[in-house]
Amino acid sequence: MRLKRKLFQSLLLLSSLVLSVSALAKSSLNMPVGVTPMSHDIYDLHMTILWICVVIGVIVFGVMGYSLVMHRKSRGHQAAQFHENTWVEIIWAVVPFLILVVMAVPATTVLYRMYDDSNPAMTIKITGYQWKWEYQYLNEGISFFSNLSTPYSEINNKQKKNKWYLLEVDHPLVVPIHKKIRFLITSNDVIHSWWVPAFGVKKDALPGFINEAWARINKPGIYRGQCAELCGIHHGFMPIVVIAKTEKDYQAWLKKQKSEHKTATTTDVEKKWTSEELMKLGKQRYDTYCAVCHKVDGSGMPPTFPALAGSSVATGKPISRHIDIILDGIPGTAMQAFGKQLNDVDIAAITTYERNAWSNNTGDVVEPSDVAKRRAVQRHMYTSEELKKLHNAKITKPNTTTKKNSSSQGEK
Ligand code: HEC
Ligand SMILES: [Cu+2]
Repeated sequence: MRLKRKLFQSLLLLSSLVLSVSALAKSSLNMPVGVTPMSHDIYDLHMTILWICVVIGVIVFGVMGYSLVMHRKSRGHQAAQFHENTWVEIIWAVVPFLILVVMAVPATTVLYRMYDDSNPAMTIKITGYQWKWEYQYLNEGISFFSNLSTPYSEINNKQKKNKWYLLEVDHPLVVPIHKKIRFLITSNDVIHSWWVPAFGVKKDALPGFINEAWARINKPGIYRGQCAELCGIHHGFMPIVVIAKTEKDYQAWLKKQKSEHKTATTTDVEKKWTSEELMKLGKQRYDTYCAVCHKVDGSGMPPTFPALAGSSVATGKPISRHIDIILDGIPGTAMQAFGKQLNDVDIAAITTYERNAWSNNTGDVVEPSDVAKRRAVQRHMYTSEELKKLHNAKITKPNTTTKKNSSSQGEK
C-alpha cells in the first residue's frame, strides 16, 4: 500500500514537472519567439520536437520505472532469460525510424522556407570586421560601419555598467517592417557570425564567401544580437543592433542618411578646423575606432598591438606616413585600412589627436584637406597642375606596399 502511494506521489511530481515545462515555454529559459514569420516557424518546430521528446521520455522512463519497482527481486520476481528475440529487435529499430521520419517532415519544411530568399524587396550586404560590422544598402547606395558604443569607462569598471552594456552601437542597422529583406553576409578578415535571435537569423560570415539569409519583420522595435563566432579578443565587442521602423519612418531615415552623407564630404573638408575642434572629435573617434587595439591611453598591447604613445609614426615625420597608415592599414596585420570607414574630417581629427594626446606633444595639426590630398596622391586622381602644387607641398609619393593594399581593399 505504501508503495502505491509513493508511486502515485512520484507520478504527481512528474506531471507537475511537465506542467512547469509548458509554463517555461514562454519564459526566458526557452527560445525567444521572435518577430519574423521565420522565427515563429523555428519556434513552433522546436516546440513540436520538444513535445515529441517529452512523450518518448515519459513512456520510456515510465515503463522502466514501473518495471524496476513492480518486478523487483524482493517481490519474488525472477529475471527473464532470453536472447535474440527477432520481434523485439524489429520493433526497436522500426519505431525510432518511424519517429525520425515523422520529425523530418516539419523540419525539412521549415529549412526549405528558411533558405528561400527569392524575390526580396531589398538587399543589405553585411560584412564582419575585427571587431565591427559594415552594412551596405545595395539598392540605396548607402553604407556605414556599426561600432560598439559602450564607453571604455564602463568596460574598465570605472563607471556603473548601463542596461545595454556591450549590446549598443553607434550606427544601428535600420530597416522597414513588413518587407522581405535579404542579407548577404561575408567577412573581411576572420570568421564571424551575424546573429539576431528575434529574427531567427544566425549565419556565418566567411571571408571570400557570401552567405544568404532573410527576414520579414512584423513589429517595429529595437532588436539586438551579437557576433556568434569566436573571432579574436574583442569577439564580445561587436554587437548588432537593428531598428525596425514603419515604411514611412524608414523612408524619412533614408532621406536623412543620403543628405548627411553629402554634407560630410564637401564643406567640412574645405573648412579650416581649429586644433581644439580636431582634438575633441579626435578623442571621440579614436575611442570608438582605435582604442580596442591601441587602448584609450595609447599604450596598446605590445608586442601585437603597438603603443601609439611615443610611437615613431605618431610623433615622427613625415606626417604623411602617419596618415597613410590610417588610410591604408598595414597589410598582413590587424591594422585595417580605415580609408573607406572614416571620412577626411574623422581621419584628420584622429591623426591630430594621436600626435598630441598622452605624451605625444608634437603640436602638429592635421587638417581634413591634408587627408584629402593624401587620398588624391594615392589614387593618382590629380592633374598635372595639382601635381605641381602637391610637389611644392612636399608630399612624398606613396610606397608600393600601401598602394597595393588600398586597391585590394576595393576603395570606393
Ligand atoms: C584591430 C586592431 C587595430 C585597430 C582597431 C587599430 N589598429 Fe592601428 N595597429 C594595429 C596593429 C596590429 C599595428 C601594428 C602593425 C605592424 O605589425 O606593423 C598597428 C599600427 C598602427 C600604427 C603604426 C604605429 C607604429 O608605431 O608603428 C598607427 C599610427 C596606427 N596603428 C593607428 C591606428 C588608428 C588611428 C586606428 C583607428 C582609426 C587604429 N590604428 C586602429 C592594430 C589596430
Ligand atoms: Cu566576430
